[in-house]
Amino acid sequence: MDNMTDHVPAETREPLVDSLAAVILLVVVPFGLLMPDEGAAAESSRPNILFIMVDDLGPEWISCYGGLEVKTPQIDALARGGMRFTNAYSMPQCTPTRVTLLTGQYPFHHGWCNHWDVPRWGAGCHFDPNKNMTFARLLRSVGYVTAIAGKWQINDFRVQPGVLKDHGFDEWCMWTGYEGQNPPSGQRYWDPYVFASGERSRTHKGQFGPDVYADFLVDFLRRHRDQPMLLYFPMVLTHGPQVHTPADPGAKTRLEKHKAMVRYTDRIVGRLVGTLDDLKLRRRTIVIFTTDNGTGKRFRARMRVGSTVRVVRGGKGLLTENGPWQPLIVNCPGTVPAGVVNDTLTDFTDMMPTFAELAGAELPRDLLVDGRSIAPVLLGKQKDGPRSWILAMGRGAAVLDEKGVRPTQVFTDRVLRDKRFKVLVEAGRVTRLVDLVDDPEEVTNLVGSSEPEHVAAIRKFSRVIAGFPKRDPRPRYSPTAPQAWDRKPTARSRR
Ligand SMILES: [Ca+2]
Repeated sequence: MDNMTDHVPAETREPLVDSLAAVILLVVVPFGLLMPDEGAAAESSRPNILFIMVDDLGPEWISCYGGLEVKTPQIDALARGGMRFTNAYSMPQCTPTRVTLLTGQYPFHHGWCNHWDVPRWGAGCHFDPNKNMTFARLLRSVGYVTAIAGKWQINDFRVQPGVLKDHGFDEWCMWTGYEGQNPPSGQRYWDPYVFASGERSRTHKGQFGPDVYADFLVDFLRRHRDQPMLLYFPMVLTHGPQVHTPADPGAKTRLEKHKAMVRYTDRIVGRLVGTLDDLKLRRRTIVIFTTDNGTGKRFRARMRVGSTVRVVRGGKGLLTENGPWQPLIVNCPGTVPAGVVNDTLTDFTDMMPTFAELAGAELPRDLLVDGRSIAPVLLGKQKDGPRSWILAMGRGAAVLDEKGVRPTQVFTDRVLRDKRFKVLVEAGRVTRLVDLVDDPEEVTNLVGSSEPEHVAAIRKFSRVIAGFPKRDPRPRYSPTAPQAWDRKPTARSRR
């Protein structure tokens, strides 16, 4: 298989010449130059960052966002003592969200426009550390000690046992993801199959995975309390399969189990915050709570919105608000203003530049980053962020052909929005405009309206869209060695 990033298809060269030049530079910049400076002194003035990201849970399940089905007192306390955002977007599904978060790039730049479950499907595709930067590497390069716990799914740890180190993590404790031809690896909850730094992957018999991952983070905090720390916690909760938890052993139905899992998520958040309190780290640790995409479609929840109660159906994979609209809560007593509800527009591309600013790290000049730092908002220096639009795209499984993994569409469907209007873009054109303030259910398509504000909204978003590549790229990677479990291209996918 060719290295698919060595050649950039001619049709992608037309738009965004500067950005593409940056992509190409990104591929060739020797990242060794950015490796950690072992001598960097640990400065207590630099905040720790604890980034907690739940799997498959929308704001309709969080009580401080109006969720009425379960109570989430620990998450609510973070919001009360910190800043709660009302206009934050992830991507609609796991892989696009995770790569976007790690790189600060949109899928139309990093190429992971669809889902590709690397440990399960392989085929040489992987999140290649030689061709992608991450926020973890950036922070490690300025002296942060870094950890990750939970779920990754964009590399196969059997094939690349050192890859988390290459991506910037000093220590880890991960569910491996389902590994093709390795059934025990299917377990992330009870009897979890865990890959921890310094160990081989193994089943932790009789244990509950979410406790194993949290135990590791608690231990990491204790051991490194005197150094600036980055902890990335992509939780395995609350993704299916639904299971009972140690706190709700009697949960029987799927819905009861789901609720138990939401409560357990809240409990783990409380446990980590309690550890920060115990270690006297609370006032120098920025805790961020969010989720990677909307809830699975089978679950509905009552949600209070103003004076009304809406029933919100899970929207994982959708481009309606229940797909990418997420809770985002940021807390650090004494540093992040308390009790603030903020409507800043922000999406997951903003996290890398935000972390960089908080940590005092410079973004490499040749690195293409789509997002903008919202650190001044978090620190109470500005009321509103720098963005005038946010974007979400990417769902469904990617296609495998003879050259490797590619997006399912030439120009992946996407939505852009501001604080009022939202557009759906298909094949490069705006096909839908909704007014989220007047029409939160997104029922009425205003394309074709002659109202000046509608015309202006379409014009505004169309100008943004005109700057996007006309063709979405493939993920950037040099293929890993062939494996017995690799998916093969089919007659259909070769087309
Ligand atoms: Ca997910």
